[in-house]
Amino acid sequence: EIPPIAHPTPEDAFGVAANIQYHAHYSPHFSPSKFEPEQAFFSTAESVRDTLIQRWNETYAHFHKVDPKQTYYISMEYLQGRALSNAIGNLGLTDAYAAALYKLGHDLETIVEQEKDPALGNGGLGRLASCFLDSMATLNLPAWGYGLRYKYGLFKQKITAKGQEEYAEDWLEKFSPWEIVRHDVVYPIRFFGEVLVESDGKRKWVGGEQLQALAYDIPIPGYKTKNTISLRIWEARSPPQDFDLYAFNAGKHINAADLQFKAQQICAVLYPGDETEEGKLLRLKQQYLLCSASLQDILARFKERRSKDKPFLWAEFSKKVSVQMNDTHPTLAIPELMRLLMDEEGLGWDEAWTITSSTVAYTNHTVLPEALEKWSQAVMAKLLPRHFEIIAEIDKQFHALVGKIRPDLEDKLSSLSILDSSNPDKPVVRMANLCVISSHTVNGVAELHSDILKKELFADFNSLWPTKFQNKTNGVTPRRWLRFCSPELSTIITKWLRTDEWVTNLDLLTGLRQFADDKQLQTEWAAAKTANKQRFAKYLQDVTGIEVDSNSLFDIQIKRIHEYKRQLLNILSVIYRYKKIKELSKGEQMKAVPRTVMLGGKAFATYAQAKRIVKLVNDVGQVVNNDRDVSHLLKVIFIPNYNVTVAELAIPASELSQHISTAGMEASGTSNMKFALNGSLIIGTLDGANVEIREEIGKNNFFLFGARAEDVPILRKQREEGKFVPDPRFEEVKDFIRSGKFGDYDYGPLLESLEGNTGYGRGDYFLVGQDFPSYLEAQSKVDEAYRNQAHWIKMSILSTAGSGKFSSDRTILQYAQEIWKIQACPVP
Ligand code: 26V
Repeated sequence: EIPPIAHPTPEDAFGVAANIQYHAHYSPHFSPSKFEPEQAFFSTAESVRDTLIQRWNETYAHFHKVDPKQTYYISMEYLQGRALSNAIGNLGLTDAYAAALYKLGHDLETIVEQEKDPALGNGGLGRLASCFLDSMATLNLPAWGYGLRYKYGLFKQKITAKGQEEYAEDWLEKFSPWEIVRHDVVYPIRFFGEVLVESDGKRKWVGGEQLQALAYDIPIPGYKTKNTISLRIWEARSPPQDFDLYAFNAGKHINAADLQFKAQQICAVLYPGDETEEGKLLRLKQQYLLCSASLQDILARFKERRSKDKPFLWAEFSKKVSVQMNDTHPTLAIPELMRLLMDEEGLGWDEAWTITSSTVAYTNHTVLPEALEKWSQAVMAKLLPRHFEIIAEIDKQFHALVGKIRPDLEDKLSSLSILDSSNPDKPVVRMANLCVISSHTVNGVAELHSDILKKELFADFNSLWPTKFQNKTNGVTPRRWLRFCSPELSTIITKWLRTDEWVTNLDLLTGLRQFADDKQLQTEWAAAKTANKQRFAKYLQDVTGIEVDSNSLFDIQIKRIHEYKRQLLNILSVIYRYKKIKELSKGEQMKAVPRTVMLGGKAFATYAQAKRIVKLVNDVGQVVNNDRDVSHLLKVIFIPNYNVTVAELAIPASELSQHISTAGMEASGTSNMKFALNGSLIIGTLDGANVEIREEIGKNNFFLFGARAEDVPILRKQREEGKFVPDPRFEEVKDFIRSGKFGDYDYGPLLESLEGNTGYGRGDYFLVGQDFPSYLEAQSKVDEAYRNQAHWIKMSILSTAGSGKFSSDRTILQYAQEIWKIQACPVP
């Protein structure tokens, strides 16, 4: 064992400065004479990392000693955002680092901005996983995350005259100071090959391509606790001996490096496009690599902890291990655990099945049919022949079970089964069904969403296993999403609550309610919001060149661009507003509420309709912002390259935020929680977590509009029957776009999606026309409310005060108690 060394605990600025300087000299990544912001960032990060590693080691050793039941969160995506200010904030060292950097001739704010924002996720699902890690660490839970180390994360978005363009985002361009490579944590990974049946009937997967998964650990510090957990991300590589030196020397470089190239491809990009067969295969390889490496690691740790003085019993596995699958992406964890237990550890089917099905749990994050994963049986059988066998056997046993205990469900089996061969040209594996059948618990991410799972998507499964289904309403970490992103508001909250304990006990925010009418609090609150608005306005000016009036109402919609999220509804109403402002007399204009409407988000690179929406927002901005009759009352800004860092600036600056999805389609939403927490009022539909947010903050503080989820199918049907009568204002706006007012780009296909009467994505499937009038009314109420600033600020305070429920600490505690059955294990 390596003897422990005393590490300079950077409790004072001198210690910290010395430590930063130490790294500048002895962890050199740059020429020695340079100590510019970039060098200062890396040295600072490395200095912080020292503390993290020390705590990480202590946490690991403590978990090892106590040997509690532990949860493993498996996710294909994490949207961590920048780590530096979060890490020093959680460690309580922000002031020490700020002072140290000042001594060294830098300021913390500039240094923080040197860091790349690692975007190893697409959106809500990935950011949720990152919030969960923060809460697991803060709550001292014995838990960690597993993910993949993509070389390129989500693309960088640039807006040009053509609309959105995508560029590679190389978060590892220099290197990441936060990851620690674990050269001793390496597992074999196999693809293709065949299944051999040995003389004793045992099955063995052999041949094919053999790669390795190498571990990198990213330490995740809890807030005001020593506990520091790990996000372990895997990288694919070829086994060293497979580099064919002879072939290389013989000049056959390509052949020799073939396997290395194949390995590199696996973790090259987040979400390789799955339009092509190669893309699909690559995605399946990624999923398997994540599952196999993680489970081999989990099994190794289980054995290691058991073998000390006590021999291990497989029957105890699910008392020590819980695995949470973040959506269906890590579903292969199920057949992989079965395979490892049977083929590698020699257990029988029944024992392996009991262990597996009492270990894994599944979270569903969407009911959109096109997002429910289905893999070609042929591809699966070829890439993972042993897993395909196991999946088929699970399906067979499920059929037998239904025949035995619920014969009345037998005619439903065609939709409940895992293997769907109804289309003989393309038989598929339904990953969601595999998850539901194999998991001890299935949960949705907001009450409404979980109800839809129970009543619609998984209704028959629910009748079979009524206790299997749960709700776990999402949450967000109050550290990143209030304490650190809005220090101004945080200071005020702490002052009025006379404690900063709200940072770990967010329900305390209700204490603000009693002061909501207090003029002094209102003044301070308004000043903090204004400061945040000015900061964001400066950012916008820097990146778009557009000057923003900080006194205007800041109205923000930031999220992935998708038809169901209805950015189109937003921009159509903006066009209507523009047209009406132009029709006002000068006198009437005086009474209008000035607004800055901001939209941001990335469209999936091949999602043409979403890209047209991005283009339309930008074109509308061009016209409106350059129209001198209007631009003092309305500005339209597309916020480019929306990511976690941009969110941290935009959300604290927001006064109104839009969460306007077609009811029943947004599983939860999590930015809605961040906005409400930051005192931004919501205009929204009764969808996802909006329902619960409105309950918590009070319906008078929420601008509600639109159809209810239960009415959506009826309205779609009426539409199909030709019974929908559009509002004249809706027709007026579409005609205005058709007139060419916003340029000569072909908006035909976008406008056509709002016409007709049938089909997904046509016949106004997302009910934009249906909800347009009630949306306009809600927007008028917003203007009306904003005219009374004192009242608006009061609503803003009540928004924050009612957001306590939406802490991911609450969510994670519920997962820990009701699904994982794990307990806190604080490092002494
Ligand atoms: C995936 C895809 C894949 C390709 C086709 C279109 C499409 C549409 C949606 C999705 C979503 C995948 C799952 C997901 O990210 N769900 C989000 O999870 C968040 C955390 O629970 C939740 O707040 C969001 O409402 C939900 O959309």
